[in-house]
Amino acid sequence: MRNRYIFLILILLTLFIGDSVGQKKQLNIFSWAGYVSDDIRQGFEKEFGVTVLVDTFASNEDLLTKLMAGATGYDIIMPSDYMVSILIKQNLLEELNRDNIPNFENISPLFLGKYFDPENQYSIPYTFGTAGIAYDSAVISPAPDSWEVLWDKQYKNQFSMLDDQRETIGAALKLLGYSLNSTEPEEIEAAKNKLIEQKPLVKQYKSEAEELLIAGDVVMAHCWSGDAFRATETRPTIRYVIPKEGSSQFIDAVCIPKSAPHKALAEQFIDYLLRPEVNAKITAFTKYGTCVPTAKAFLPENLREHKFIYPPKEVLESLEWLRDPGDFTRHYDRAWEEVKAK
Ligand code: SPD
Repeated sequence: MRNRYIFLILILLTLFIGDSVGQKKQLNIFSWAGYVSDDIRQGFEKEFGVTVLVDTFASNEDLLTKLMAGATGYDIIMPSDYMVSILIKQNLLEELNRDNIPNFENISPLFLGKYFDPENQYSIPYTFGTAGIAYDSAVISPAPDSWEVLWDKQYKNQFSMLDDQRETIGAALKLLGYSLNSTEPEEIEAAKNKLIEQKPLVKQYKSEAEELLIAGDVVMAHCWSGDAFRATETRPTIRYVIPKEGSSQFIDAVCIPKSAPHKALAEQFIDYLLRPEVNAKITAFTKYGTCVPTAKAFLPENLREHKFIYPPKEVLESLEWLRDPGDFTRHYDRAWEEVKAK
């Protein structure tokens, strides 16, 4: 009889535990590669008793295509500046309820009220950075200072370009002396032809350029600042330069898509990211800048004011934000398709 009771209790316990596990909420994140570290993910899982899954995209356009195609499982997405404006226009973002995000006040005003979401109704900043050229100073000397180096035949098959239409067309536009946000068809045509001319020299189009630099597959890469910084940890001879013709600067944001299954949990996650000690982990892992000034107290000295993160004033002045070109986007889409198809 006693054994029967023990058996019954064991079955009930199994059912209870099984059921709780089955009901564990899952937060689904769609972000850039190398953006959400295991300790941030696990810290949230432990404290909130949930599971966090991270899926990655390689460009803002990939993210848009997936959302427009009806992807509905994501609770958190991380678009960049101009893509935030596009997603707002497409009615794909959920308005944030600030009452649920008290740590919003930790964000520096320097990163709020930007053109893409003037009242920060839909986005909070995650990181900021620039695009430029990462190169191995042990191989490439003197240091390059122009986008022109990415058209130099001596580096054939030794460098990569970002697999990102706005950034890569942008690099060609800058080299030609045009704006990153050109809406002149002849300028886009010229940038396209420049990229087609470059294509036989390019080893690979890849947004995760740090992987190629670390593996030694390339000695130079069109690259984002934090990814270049990450590559220096394995290859200390890697340097990063923002070409003299100018480049892009960006803020990558955190947003909740309209279709998010777990909105309340998503806001809890955003609030968690804005805790100074957690936000410091974002910079420590991604090597991009923090938008929470009090996070700096939790960062090692070399990450507080590093020149990869904080370019000098004269360089900052040469940077442009990518913007939504509206209907003109189709010219960028077509040019990029042609470059990739060649
Ligand atoms: N590995 C993380 C890369 C994040 C890059 N942000 C892209 C900005 C595009 N304009």
